[in-house]
Amino acid sequence: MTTSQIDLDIDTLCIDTIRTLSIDAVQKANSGHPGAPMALAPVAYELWQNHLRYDPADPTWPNRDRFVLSNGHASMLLYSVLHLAGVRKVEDDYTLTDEPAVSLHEIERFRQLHSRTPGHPEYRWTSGVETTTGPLGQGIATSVGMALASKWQGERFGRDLFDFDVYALAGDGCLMEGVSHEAASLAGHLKLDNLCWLYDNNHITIDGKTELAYEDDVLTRFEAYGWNVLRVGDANDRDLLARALEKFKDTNDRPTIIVVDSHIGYGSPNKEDTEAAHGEPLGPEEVKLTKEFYGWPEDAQFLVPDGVMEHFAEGVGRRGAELHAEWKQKLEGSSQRDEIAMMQHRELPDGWDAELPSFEADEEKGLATRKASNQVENMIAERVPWMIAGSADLTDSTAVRLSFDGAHNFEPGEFDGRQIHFGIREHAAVTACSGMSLCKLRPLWSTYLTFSDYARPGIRLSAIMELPVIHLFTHDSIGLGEDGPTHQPIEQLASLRAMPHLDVIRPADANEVTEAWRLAMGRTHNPVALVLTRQNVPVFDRSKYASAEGVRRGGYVLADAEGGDPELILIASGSEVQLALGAHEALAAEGVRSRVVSLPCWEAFDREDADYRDEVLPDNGAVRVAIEEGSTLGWERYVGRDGTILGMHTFGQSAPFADVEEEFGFTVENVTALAREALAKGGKVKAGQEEER
Ligand SMILES: Cc1ncc(C[n+]2csc(CCOP(=O)(O)OP(=O)(O)O)c2C)c(N)n1
Ligand SMILES: [Mg+2]
Repeated sequence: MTTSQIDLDIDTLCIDTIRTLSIDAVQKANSGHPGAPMALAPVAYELWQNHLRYDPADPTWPNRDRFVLSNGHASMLLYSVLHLAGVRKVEDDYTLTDEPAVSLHEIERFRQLHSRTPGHPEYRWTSGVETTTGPLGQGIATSVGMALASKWQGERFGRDLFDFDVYALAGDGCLMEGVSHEAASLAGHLKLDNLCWLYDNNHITIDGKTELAYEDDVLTRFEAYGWNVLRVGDANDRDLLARALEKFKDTNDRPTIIVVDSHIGYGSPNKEDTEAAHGEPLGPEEVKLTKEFYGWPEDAQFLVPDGVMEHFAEGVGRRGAELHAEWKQKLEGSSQRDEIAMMQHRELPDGWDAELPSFEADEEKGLATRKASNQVENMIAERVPWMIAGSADLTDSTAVRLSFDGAHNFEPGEFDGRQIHFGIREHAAVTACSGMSLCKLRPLWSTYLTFSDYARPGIRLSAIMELPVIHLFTHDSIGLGEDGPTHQPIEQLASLRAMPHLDVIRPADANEVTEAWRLAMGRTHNPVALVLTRQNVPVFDRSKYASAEGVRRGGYVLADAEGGDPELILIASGSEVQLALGAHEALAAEGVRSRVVSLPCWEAFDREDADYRDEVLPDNGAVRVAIEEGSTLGWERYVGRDGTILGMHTFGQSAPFADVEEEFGFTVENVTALAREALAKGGKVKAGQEEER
């Protein structure tokens, strides 16, 4: 099909190609969302073709402007643009290929098994997708972290190398979600003038008109956050869009939101401006009528008219190639070239772990694992310059403060800072960390373990995207004492362990903390949750017990039976390992042969081969008892059906630490008694409050 057969100017032809590809893909899949791509095609086109600094030949160019499709249900908009702009596929090992990231064939396979065009955009799966989106609000929140990373990298490596802008397209859903409120507030505070949100103000969501549930004055809301607020009254008015985008680029003291009025399902005679255009195919008849409205051949399917891809190549393609080539030259002249390459490949500098602390035994007073962690974190962060530490207003309680020279706060005018105060915004903190990680920084953020629930959607996305974010949680059990049940985590460990791709690491003492950090930093393509105590725990005497290096394998024999195979195996994590050791010693005095297994990281242990796992937890008929101050869910995997689990079956209690421990049976005496009973019965006994359930 030649351009001349369709009587449209080249810009409209490109825009309508985006629209019709989206319509056809959704129709063929019989599933998906045609309405937003139809409405927003001019916005995406104007941005990509005339503004975005992006080289389709290398979608990993570190200084590319980022485009985030926060309304991920409009994925066909992104896939169409990636196809038409000729974005190339990149292999997992960062090798560039000449293959398209999204071929026409893949567009025809929209939403099919293993296609590069899944229902919602997936980072790492489809080249050119900057972040996984679909859970509304997450994309725009993540874009704040990207903008922050651009600022940091600009300070560290020079603004001639890093000054990328971040654009995010979002719908009513994204702006209704709480996470966007936190993220917008944070971005306003940080004055991230390289951040531009484009809000698709179409007054429609799934249930119908937004007035059913939403009457926010969005403009005033964003003005109050300190944003630059611009309006474009018609998504089809590319001149106005261009002016607004220029205005964004000229704004040097705050982020920008462009409120774009659009018509969902634009061009569909019977579905435009209705929720019917949101989440289902238009239907064959309506597709024809819509194509007729566009002046498109009504029977053509997946049509990319001649000249469309060439036009993109002349626009975003040429501009991006030139800018990228200039950038490469500048990089050649940079003394930080190697550091940038290392950061980009998620490698760690040589010697990053050369001086990790080892802690003297201290079985009396002990040391809180959060405190030990702070020492290790500082050692590492000093040697990994692109590691950034933040907290949701619990910097010292969670012990994540960086204290070496130069580790000042990240704030406007101090964008080279290493310490971020996210404020009491867990949703924004975790998503900002994903955004930073997507731009190859190594972020960590912290809160109390209970409040990980506030961050769960963001943790989940970091896990789906396999981003090496460190989620650091302290106050990790009822052992936090007086703050009571609201603050005492119960089900959080089990729920985090249920998440694929996430290592949950709960070290038992200071030396396990050092090893936990080593394990965490080595996970360069996965997030971890580091789970630490508020209260002191003994620093075990490693001349008596096994080396903490066993943490690297997830679990290890810390103390073993003397004089033969163990008849009892006590398994614990974190602060409860001391109880297992106490029981082990008490029982040894009674002639019972027991083994203590410290199991700080189930995931790492499960990755070990069967031989090692059998060595640590032999199937020799020994009675097994697990001890952990949390939900018992999942411990059956290690103690078996006949094992005993001392865990939590209710929420906790507000009382001094020792009283809480006593109340729920987490004492050496009780663990010893339970073990004795289990031995006597040859297996399972009811532990703790199990009867009360
Ligand atoms: C967190 C979350 N909640 C609910 C959904 C389900 N959902 C997908 S799209 C949508 C409506 C979105 O409305 P809007 O952002 O205005 O998009 P439009 O219909 O205008 O394209 C909903 C509720 C989701 N994807 N994520
Ligand atoms: Mg809407």
